[in-house]
Amino acid sequence: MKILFRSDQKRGENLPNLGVGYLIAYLNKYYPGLTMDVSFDREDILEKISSFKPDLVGFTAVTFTYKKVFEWARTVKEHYPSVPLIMGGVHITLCWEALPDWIDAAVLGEGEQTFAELVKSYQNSGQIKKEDIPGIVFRKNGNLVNTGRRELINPLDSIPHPDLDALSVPKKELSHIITSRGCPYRCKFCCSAKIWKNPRYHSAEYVVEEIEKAARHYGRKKLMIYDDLFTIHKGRIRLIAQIMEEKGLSKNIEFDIISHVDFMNEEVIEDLKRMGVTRISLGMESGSKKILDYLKNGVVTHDKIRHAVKLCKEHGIGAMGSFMIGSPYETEEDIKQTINFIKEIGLDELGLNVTTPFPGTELWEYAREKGLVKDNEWDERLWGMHHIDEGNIKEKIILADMDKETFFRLYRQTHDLLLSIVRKKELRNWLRQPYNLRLLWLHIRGRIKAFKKGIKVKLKMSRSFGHFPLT
Ligand code: B12
Ligand code: SF4
Repeated sequence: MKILFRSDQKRGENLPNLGVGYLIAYLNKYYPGLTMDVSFDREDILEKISSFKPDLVGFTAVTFTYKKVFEWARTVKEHYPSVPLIMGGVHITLCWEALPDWIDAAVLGEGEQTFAELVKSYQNSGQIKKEDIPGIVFRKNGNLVNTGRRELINPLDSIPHPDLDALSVPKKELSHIITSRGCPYRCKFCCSAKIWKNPRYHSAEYVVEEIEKAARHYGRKKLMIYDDLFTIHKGRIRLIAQIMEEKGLSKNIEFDIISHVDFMNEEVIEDLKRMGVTRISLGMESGSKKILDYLKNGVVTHDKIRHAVKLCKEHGIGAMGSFMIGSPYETEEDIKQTINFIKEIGLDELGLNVTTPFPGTELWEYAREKGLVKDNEWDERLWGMHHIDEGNIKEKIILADMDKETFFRLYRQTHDLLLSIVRKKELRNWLRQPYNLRLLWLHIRGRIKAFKKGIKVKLKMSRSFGHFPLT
């Protein structure tokens, strides 16, 4: 049986869609004998179907990409009506009621086991729409059938490492891994809990094996660990650092990770340093206590943030803070407090977003109650940061109770702040290169020589003319 996956990313993307890589690896391990291939964004999917002749096509989409992905699926259905189309990924998991009728079924949430059962069912009985397979949605006589939530896979290590070759991931470039699924917090803007429920973790051994593959097989020098919350188990971090040292890996590869101020202490940061972490991203969200408490349910405080940034600085690890503006109840004063707070704490990197209510979040419910979104339908006007400019601000939907002119003025101020931090960071990075340091030294030496020479000339001239200003 042949399965074609359609990625919503371009071929050769260095931060690939790992979900599809996990599905392929899982099927290969537990259901050997399938032939699988991936088609990518900007490649002709109809041509691929005509040459590969799949028995089934799987699509993936996040909210950012679902419109184009649904369109691809529709085109495929028009040309190949007998090939079953399965949709998976974050967007359909959160908005399954909007499953279009040109898609045969959707897999909700964690996909490996559910998709494997669907494939098996199709192989054995030619059936996709099966009410006894938990975790799927399909249409029956026009009505939606949701077969209910599936148990999550345990232990997580039973899922093999994602198949990166199938994803055509380029070698020797920065890339990312995921070492856990889920997060115990419930921030108002995040849908993690709706997708993964409570967190599960890969063992330290599994993680180091994946890092080793990335370093030795794919020649990576830097990896992002994109877990929702990597540092939650300090024992696991310690073990990862220890195994990496034993294998001589720590010196070969460095990491950017995402953490949480509640899990930043001396012990953890020393182990992170040992394993090679050079940058930590932290959700800081707002300089206003009112907004921070609202977004993070009172879990994160400004003192905890200050402490976390101080720890990073003391250990020579770059601190990246992500903030958002345009949240519900936010006023001009709150955004000014955010600007001041960013200036106060001295970050190495800054992430700024316009608060966007994604499906499956409390902000989404807020937007619904306010009548800003209709019928659980995604509205392009909700997009923040990426798409705001002078031309389109008027039609954008913002959650803050503020007129758009004021909001845009403040948005520009935060953006300028972002640029100034980027410039400083660029200068620091430039100075870190030995070649650039040498260039700088040659430049300074040249200036000193020229200055000395200038003084000599001026002295000579002043002697011959009696008076000549030195400056
Ligand atoms: C790594 C990452 C990125 C990377 C890589 C993107 C990628 N496509 O994987 C980068 C940096 C590029 C990125 C960018 C963005 N991201 Co991002 N990202 C993540 C992150 C942290 C991990 C993704 C991952 O690998 N998950 C692990 C795998 C196992 O899960 P998965 O991909 O969902 O796949 C599983 C299931 O969904 C399902 N499945 C998926 N596809 C299919 C297909 C079929 C056929 C089947 C059967 C099943 C199936 O099975 C898979 C295995 O279990 C998630 C958070 C998270 N923990 O998931 C956010 C997340 C996906 N990102 C998010 C957002 C908002 C963005 C941005 C819009 C951010 C921004 N402001 O720019 C952009 C969008 C760009 C884009 N085109 O995707 C949101 C998405 C919310 C939404 N409703 O869409 C998430 C959920 C974060 C959050 N909690 O809010 N992101
Ligand atoms: S934003 Fe981060 S800390 Fe908050 S719930 Fe999502 S993953 Fe967890």
